Amino acid sequence: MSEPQPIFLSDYRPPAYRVTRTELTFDLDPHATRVKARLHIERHPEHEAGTPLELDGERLVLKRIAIDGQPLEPDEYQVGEAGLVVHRVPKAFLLDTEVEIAPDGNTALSGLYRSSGMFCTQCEAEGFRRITFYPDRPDVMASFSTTVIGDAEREPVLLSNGNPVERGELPGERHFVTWEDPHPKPSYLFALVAGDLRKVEDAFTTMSGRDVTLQIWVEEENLDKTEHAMASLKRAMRWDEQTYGREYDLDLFMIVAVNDFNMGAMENKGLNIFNSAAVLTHPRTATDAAFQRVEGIVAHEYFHNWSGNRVTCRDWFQLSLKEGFTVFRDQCFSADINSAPVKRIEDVAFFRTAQFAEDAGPTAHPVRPDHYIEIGNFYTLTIYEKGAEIVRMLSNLVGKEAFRRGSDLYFERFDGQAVTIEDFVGCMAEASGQDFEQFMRWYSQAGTPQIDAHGEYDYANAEYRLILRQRTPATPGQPEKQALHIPVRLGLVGTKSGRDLPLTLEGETLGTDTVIHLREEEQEFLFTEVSEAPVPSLLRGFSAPVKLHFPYSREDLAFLQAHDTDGFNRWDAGQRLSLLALDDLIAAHRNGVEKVMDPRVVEAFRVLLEAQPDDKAILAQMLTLPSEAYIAEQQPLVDVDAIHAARTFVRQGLALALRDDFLRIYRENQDDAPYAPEPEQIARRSLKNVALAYLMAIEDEDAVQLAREQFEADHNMTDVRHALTLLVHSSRSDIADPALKTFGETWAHDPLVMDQWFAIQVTRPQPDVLDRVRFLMAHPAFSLKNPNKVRALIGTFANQNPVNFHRADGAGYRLLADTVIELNRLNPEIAARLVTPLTHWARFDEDRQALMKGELERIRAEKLSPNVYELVEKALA
Ligand code: 0A1
Ligand code: ZN
Repeated sequence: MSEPQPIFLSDYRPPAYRVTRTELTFDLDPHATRVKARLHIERHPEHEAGTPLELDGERLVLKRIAIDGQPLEPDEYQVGEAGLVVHRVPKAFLLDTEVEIAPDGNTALSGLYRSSGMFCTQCEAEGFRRITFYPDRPDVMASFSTTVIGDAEREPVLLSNGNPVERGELPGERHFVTWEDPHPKPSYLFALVAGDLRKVEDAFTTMSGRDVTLQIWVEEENLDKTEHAMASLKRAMRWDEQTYGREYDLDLFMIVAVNDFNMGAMENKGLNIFNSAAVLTHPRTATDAAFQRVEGIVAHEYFHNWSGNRVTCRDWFQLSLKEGFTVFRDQCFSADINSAPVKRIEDVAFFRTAQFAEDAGPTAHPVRPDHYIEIGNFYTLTIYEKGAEIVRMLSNLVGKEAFRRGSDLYFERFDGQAVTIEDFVGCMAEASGQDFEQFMRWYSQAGTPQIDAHGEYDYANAEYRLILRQRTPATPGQPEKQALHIPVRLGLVGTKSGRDLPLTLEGETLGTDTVIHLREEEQEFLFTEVSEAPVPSLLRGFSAPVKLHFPYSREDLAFLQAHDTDGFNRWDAGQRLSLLALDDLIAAHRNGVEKVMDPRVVEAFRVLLEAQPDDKAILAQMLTLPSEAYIAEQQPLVDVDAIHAARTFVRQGLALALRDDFLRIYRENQDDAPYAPEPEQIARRSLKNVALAYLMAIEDEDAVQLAREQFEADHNMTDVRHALTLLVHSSRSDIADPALKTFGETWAHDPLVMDQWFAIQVTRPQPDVLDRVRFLMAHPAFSLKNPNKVRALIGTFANQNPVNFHRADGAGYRLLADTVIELNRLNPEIAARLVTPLTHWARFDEDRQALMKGELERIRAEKLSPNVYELVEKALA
């Protein structure tokens, strides 16, 4: 077999044939489903007669093909591995095909497959071609009619996109439902679900007064886990009306929960399909974090109805057009209904850890890539999260009102069309009168820009000179980088007054908080009338997705942590201060020197703990040290053991010095009120649990007792899981082991809780964990065929247990590679995602590099799916 070949953005051509209407009939059978398709096809006027009709198709057994009712002769068409070509077709015609497919054997979970006895589909990006022969590309948009025929007993529920228009009985205990979706859509938004499902129903009246029925379909045992998703959906629908003027456009909106799903969820028109982990919640089974994730994902998929479905992508290179914009929309939604500063801190902490690492590794790619081998590999943090940061910058640059005018223009002008990122940014330019020519480089240039900043205060002239230099490191295929347009929001905080100083720049008065525009490689900004020496607060709110270096002293950082008016930067100052102390300790550990706790860090924490917090959620964030992964991201060469030792040392040092404060905080925030996923309660729980984690860092009897009581109180999953994690990660196996056993037995029937049970165990820092991972892989609740299980056990181990994954003997790497090799055959998308930690080999010492590369080479020697092939090739290039 030849090597998979890349596809280039520059090769984009509009389709030669369009499909205006698609009529499908599914006769469901686990081993042999029959799919009949009638496509209304027209040749595009720009293409000449005689242009062959090319349709995508994979793993389809063609049973019948006819044009305008006339069966084709074998020499009139050709079926290959990737599709079907009909050599000559009329200008406009009806194409009828019938194919057979085997949902039961579909372990890739792309196309039509079976999950826990039900039929379901996943078509983005290129799954529809595993269902029928079709021009499976987003710029072909058709109205759909879908008839689903199933077994009356096994599949009492038959769902597809749009509105149900007909249903009836058929001979042989079969029945059917026909669905009509009037909104033209690309094939990737097609969906079908059939099975023995139950529904929870609600209603929503849109802003223009239309009634919409809302349904969440689940397996019977999950009927009590839908309330939060339904409430979130209604909030999201209202929010999109109020914030973007976007109204829902069908009479029915459905969500279905499935257990086997490659991603979080999918925005199929009118029939969103969700990974059960992204929709089901119950106070006893889901943590606060899970409740918030569900709220965000339900909103995200709903928002796609406009940003993705009504206006879609011309080609997959434009993926961030829908994903970056929709992530930005869901982030703003969550910020509006929870705490905006906390949401920003959480999002940025995640972004700087995971997206920065992606942007610095061998798979770094622009937000709009210019080539790919397998589009399934491009559902990345760069496309999603960095894409969202770009939209956020745009929104800040043009301002709220122009952004709304721009989005109105975009939705109106391009409704029902498949468009490009230029079309989106063009609307923003038109609505604001601004020029985004240089700004567009954010979409084409990969890598994280770095800003080196320094400043000088001139007492005599009361001036502050700020000098900013930008550089973007080379990334694969992009050795040279151009200067970006970087909006830097800032303030100058007076060291005497502790207040934001009024800003005057080039004679212009700008208030106390402003945005300066870095466009050149190096620029100087001279602030005048600066009445006292300031500490600059730079990149407020993380105003651009860059790394900012400024030579802050620890005193500066403690000062900003106490005085910055920007909540985000107050938090960030604390993180920077901790990082400086951690750096020293990492060096001490490596040099075998005795570790000493920086008293300035203890002092900064003491100030935090003793002040009356106005926002407990923020306080919890401020008390949380940078994660091991984020510390690693900052190091030139990652030493996982030194990082773990240093961070543990700081946690213990803080706990010893501030034990009574942590105990007090724990007690003050205990709460027996019935669980509610509300910001106020969540904040209290997170603060209490941060305090407990510090106390458990020194494992004194009181702390162990508190953790044990919290576990046994069994009040809600947030508290139970946290307490159990602390116990399992401690040295107290006398308490942890029975607790784990109880938990495992109590929840053996609930796959989502068992996922948490796996994750808790494989994040243990103790060296015996690898045996535990192997042991759990043989556990009856584990299955390689279920992506959630793979993520919970193997993914969590490889990504969240650095000291054990990077064991010096390479056993962690070997385990991951073994799993990737097995999964490559079963589910290439999941296999490719799993391989990521190995691709970062260049960040580690020589011995580990050799071991990691050795495993990558072992994988490469296999017969690989395009997904895994692309990543491994990049990693070894
Ligand atoms: N569009 C979905 C994400 C998604 C992408 C691919 C999938 O299958 C391979 C599934 C879902 C979203 O952004 O939520
Ligand atoms: Zn999305």
